[in-house]
Amino acid sequence: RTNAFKQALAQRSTQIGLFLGLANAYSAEVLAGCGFDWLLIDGEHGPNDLRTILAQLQALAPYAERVAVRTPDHDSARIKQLLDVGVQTLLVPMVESAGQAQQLVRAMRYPPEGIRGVGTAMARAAHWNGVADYFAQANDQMCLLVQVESAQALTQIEAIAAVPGVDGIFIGPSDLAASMGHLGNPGHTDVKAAVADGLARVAAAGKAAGVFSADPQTATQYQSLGACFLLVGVDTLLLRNAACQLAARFSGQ
Ligand code: 3PY
Repeated sequence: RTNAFKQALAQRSTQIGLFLGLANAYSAEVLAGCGFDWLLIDGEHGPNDLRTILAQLQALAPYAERVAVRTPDHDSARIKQLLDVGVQTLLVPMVESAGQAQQLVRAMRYPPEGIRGVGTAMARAAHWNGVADYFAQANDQMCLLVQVESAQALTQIEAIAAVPGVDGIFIGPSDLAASMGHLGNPGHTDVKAAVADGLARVAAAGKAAGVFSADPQTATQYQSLGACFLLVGVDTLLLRNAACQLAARFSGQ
């Protein structure tokens, strides 16, 4: 089916999203309907595997939120499995060069444009996408978002953005901070300046710019600097913080 998230990014319509790191279909469904535009199932840092991702896709299918999956790596076999269970939008971490981005584009597309294998066990993708001619339409509906998250990768933004098939570039402040010598401090002035510069350059290069910040003020700042797809929170942190705050209100009584 038409990839509404890809369309929204092409129009630079702001998409506010939430990380799903709990790796659980029930909690994913609990968070559907909150008002986020998109939900990102985190296969990089969340304890997810293909089956937990599939279960979350199934749980979220009836809801309006657009769903994306972050891969743990660039492996084309893993990407093939994700696409075969119906994923249309991938966020891929640690992309350092145009060459890596090109390989990812190819991993997401059937020949002749790419190298995606044709699975007979991909009934779910066809069903999920609700079309009889899935093979004919699949390539055009793939949405690739690559993460630029090192000082070295930042120098490659224009080259990465120029790769056909890259829909957006997402700056990862935490890893960028680490690569700049500020591990654990994505709010460092130098890191924020590098993120701002990156976002502006992605936008100037004609691609959708994305970023993460769990601090609403910083996220709003990044939005005003040109980020159009944002992750503004993480389910694990929301749960933990709310629970800790509640407990603290009653502690010592
Ligand atoms: C980063 O900030 O480095 C990310 O990858 C977002 O979680």
